[in-house]
Amino acid sequence: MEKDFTVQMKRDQELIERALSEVFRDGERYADLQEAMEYSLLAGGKRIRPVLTLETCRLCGGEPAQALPFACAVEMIHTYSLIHDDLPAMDDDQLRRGRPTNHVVYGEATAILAGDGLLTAAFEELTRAELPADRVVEAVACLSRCAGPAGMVGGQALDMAGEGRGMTRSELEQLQSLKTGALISAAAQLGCIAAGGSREDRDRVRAYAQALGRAFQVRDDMLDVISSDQELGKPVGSDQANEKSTFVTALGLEGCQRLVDELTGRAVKAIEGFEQPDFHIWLAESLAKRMK
Ligand code: GRG
Repeated sequence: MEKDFTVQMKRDQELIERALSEVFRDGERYADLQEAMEYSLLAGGKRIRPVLTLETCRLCGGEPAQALPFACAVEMIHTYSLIHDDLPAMDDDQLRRGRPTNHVVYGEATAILAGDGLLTAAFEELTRAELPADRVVEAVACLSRCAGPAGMVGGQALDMAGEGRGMTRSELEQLQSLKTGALISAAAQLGCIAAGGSREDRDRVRAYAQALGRAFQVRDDMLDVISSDQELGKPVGSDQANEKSTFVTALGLEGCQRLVDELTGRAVKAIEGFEQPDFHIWLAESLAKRMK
C-alpha cells in the first residue's frame, strides 16, 4: 500500500508555525503594524509552500531544519500577496483563511503596510539561515525573481488586465504559471539551494514544482465552484463575480480534473530520479484531490 505522509506533513507544519510565530517576536512594535502582519501570517493556511521547501531540502540530501528561514520567507511573501490581493483595489474580498481580511480589521493603509512589511522582512529572514553565504545569495536571487515582476507580481498584472474579457488558454497558462506557479517553484528551489543540491537536482525540482503549481491552480479554480466558503475559509464564486477567465470556464469541471491529473503525472515523472521521492509523489497526488 502507498505510504501516507500525513504525520510527516503535520510535523513540518508545526515546525513552520513555531518559526513563523518567532519572526517578529523581538522586533520593534510600531503602532499596529506588527499586529497586522501577525494577524495574517499566523492565521493558519495550509503551509504548502514552506513544507515544500523543507521536504525538498530533504529530497536533495539536506537537513530540513537548515531550510527553515527560507521556508518562513516564502510563507511571508505568500501572505503579503494574499493581503494585497484582498484589498478593495484588487479583489475586494472580506474573508481569508476563515477570518475577516486584513484591511477589514486594520484598514486599507495598514493592510498595505502589513503586506509591504512582510515582503521586505522576508528577505531579512533569508539572511538568518545558517548556511554558506553563496547559498543565501542564490536564495535571494531566486526568491526575488520568482516573486517579483518576472514572476508572481507579473502574473497578478496579467490577471487584472484580463478581468472582464475572455482569455485564451495559452494566456491563462502563462498567467497562472506566473501568479501561482512561480512562488511554488521558488519554494521548491529554495529547499534545493539550502541543501546545496546540484544543477541537475535544481532542474528536476523546478520541473516538478512547475507542474505541481499549475495543477494546484487548476484545482483552485475548481474549488471556487465546487467547495464552500466554510471549507475554503474564503468566498467561493468570486471568479465568476469578478468576471475572471479560469480553467473551469475554458475546460469545464471534468476537463479540469483531467488536466490536474495529467499535470500531477508530469510532476511525479520529473522527480523519479531522486533516491526518495515518495513524499513529493504523495503531496502531488494529495493536492490533486484536495477540497481546501
Ligand atoms: C497582490 C502581488 C500580488 C499577488 C497576488 C497569490 C496571489 C497573487 C493572489 C491570491 C489569489 C489567488 C487565488 C492566487 C492563486 C494562488 C493561490 C491558490 C493562493 C492560495 O494559496 P493557498 O491555497 O492558501 O495555499 P493558504 O491560505 O492555504 O496558504
